[in-house]
Amino acid sequence: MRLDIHLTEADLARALRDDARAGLTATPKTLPPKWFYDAYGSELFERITELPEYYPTRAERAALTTHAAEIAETTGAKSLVELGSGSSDKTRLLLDALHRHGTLARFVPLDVSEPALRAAATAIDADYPDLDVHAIAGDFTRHLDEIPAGDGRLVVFLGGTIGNFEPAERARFLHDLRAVLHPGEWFLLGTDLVKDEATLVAAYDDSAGVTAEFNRNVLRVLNRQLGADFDPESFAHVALWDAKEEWIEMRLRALRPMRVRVTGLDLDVSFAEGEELYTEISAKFRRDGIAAELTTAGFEPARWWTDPAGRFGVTLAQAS
Ligand code: SAH
Ligand code: AVI
Repeated sequence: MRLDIHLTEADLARALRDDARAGLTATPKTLPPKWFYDAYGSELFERITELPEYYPTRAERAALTTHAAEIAETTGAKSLVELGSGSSDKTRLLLDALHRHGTLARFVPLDVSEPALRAAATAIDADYPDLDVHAIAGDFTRHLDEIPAGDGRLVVFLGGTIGNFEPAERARFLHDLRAVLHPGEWFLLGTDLVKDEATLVAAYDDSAGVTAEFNRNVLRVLNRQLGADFDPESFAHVALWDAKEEWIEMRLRALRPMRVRVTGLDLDVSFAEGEELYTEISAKFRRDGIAAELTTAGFEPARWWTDPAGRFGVTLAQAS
């Protein structure tokens, strides 16, 4: 197994400092969601995927279980590249199908969370002895150029993580991904779909409080990495459905007035009681919108599947 590290501790520290300074001095205050995923944050995300309210992972798994063989036959992929791979758990359905199909030689997981990446890549390397596992610790908004060259690649972006981009970032990401692919190569995209508000809000505000813990984890990351003194328990977890934008918004609401010292930035940040720090959007999609965005970016949507209940969509597109 090979592990390329394109994000050293120093790179991560610099990027976190830049994002935290920009976000904590903005109005409203914001932090990008990629900072949720230290080792504990990745573990919390895995716990989220098992919650009764969090249907996306189960729904996407159902769609992939039914259609993995067709994906393998249609693409005949030699390399499977996974962006934001996390535990790569559902990905095993695709690895198995491509392996059975007889074309697959290489697996390239890419994730910003090195602990999660290392654990997943090591396990897959052990379980698929004839697969060349080439893991990349990197940022999918910066390191797509580091994906090993070749043809016959299938890039997968699962879990609905594309919904965590703002629309303009999403367009840029799709454009950048298209630019590193050759015509004829494949892209498999998982997207959570618009549905009733109660189901959506429950998925992001579970009764066991795991999503609240995940949301507050970004404050713990700032405390540890930037010497900040946030009191995470003094922030309430907020999950709202924005019906106009068709996205879930996660925020952290200050329960009292606070002054937070961020030593690593030499910055004091004040929160009024009730003030909200915006931590994540999770956009929900419709079939036509996804197809249009892919087409604009230079992909040709070829197949569309959902789970039986129509909660989560999977699009197979080809670089045109
Ligand atoms: N694909 C998995 C995990 C989804 S969780 C699934 O479907 O269950 C989102 C994953 O994206 C996490 O593993 C997180 O570490 C990773 N991630 C978030 N922002 C990233 C970025 N900018 N670059 C690379 N990986 C990122
Ligand atoms: C990774 N991503 C698709 C998750 C989502 O559903 O937007 C992250 C998450 N946030 C809260 N719960 C899960």
